[in-house]
Amino acid sequence: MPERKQRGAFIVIEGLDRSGKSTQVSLLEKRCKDAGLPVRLVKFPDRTTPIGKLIDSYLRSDSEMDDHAIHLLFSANRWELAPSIIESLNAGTTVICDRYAFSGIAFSAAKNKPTMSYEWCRAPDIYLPAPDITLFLDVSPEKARERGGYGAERYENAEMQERVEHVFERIGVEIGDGSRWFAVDADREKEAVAEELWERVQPYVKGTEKPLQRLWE
Ligand code: Z5A
Ligand code: MG
Repeated sequence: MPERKQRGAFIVIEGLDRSGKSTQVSLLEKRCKDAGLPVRLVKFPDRTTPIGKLIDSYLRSDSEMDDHAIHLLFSANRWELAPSIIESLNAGTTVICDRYAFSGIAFSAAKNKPTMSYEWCRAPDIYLPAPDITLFLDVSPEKARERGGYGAERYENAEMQERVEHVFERIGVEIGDGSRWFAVDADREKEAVAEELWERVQPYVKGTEKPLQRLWE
């Protein structure tokens, strides 16, 4: 029988503000490298592209934008990187992603606008590459405060974060809580969180033969 081709795994880290996403993606990248596994880090929003620069200006409140328009720009920012993500995966590289489409839905649906339903917010990301596993870093508001509190950017306040958390809960259930989506207690020490993430990614991190799925298929 011909050997089935392995591809890299697509691993997404999601979570609220100050849950330690950026810290953990770096630790995970290092562990992959130390284990001799090819790995690439991606972060959304990617503020370096022309679309990303518009998003950056909006998040810093340097510019205003209609809520629908900024939502579509966040999605466009993912679509512009999607071909290169697929290319990396097909080349056997594990892709670790700091926030993804789930943040897009959660932050926009949390605005509670009648014209921005959950379904509307989800639509532009349909058919993006689907993660093999999503690890949701669950941090309590008390711990987030201890870590320097919320920052100065748009959305960085307790009320918004609470609404965002409720949308994330719904997404987790729909994606497959306990199978393709795992909530991880992110109140613990960095090392303890990193250890759990490393264990969770073990079934995927050495590559997979599973065809890459598309979001919400
Ligand atoms: N957004 C959107 O609206 N639509 C979209 O489609 C997307 C995003 C993709 C910018 O995101 C905003 O864009 C965000 C969502 C929205 N708005 N909000 N809120 P961002 O990812 O660029 O934001 P960020 O500032 O990079 O991430 P963050 O959430 O604020 O932080 P984090 O990455 O989760 O945490 P960290 O930087 O790793 O750690 C924060 C601090 O805590 C730092 O000092 C660490 O050393 C410390 N830390 C980390 N872990 C621990 C533990 N375990 N113990 C103690 N201290 C810790
Ligand atoms: Mg971050």
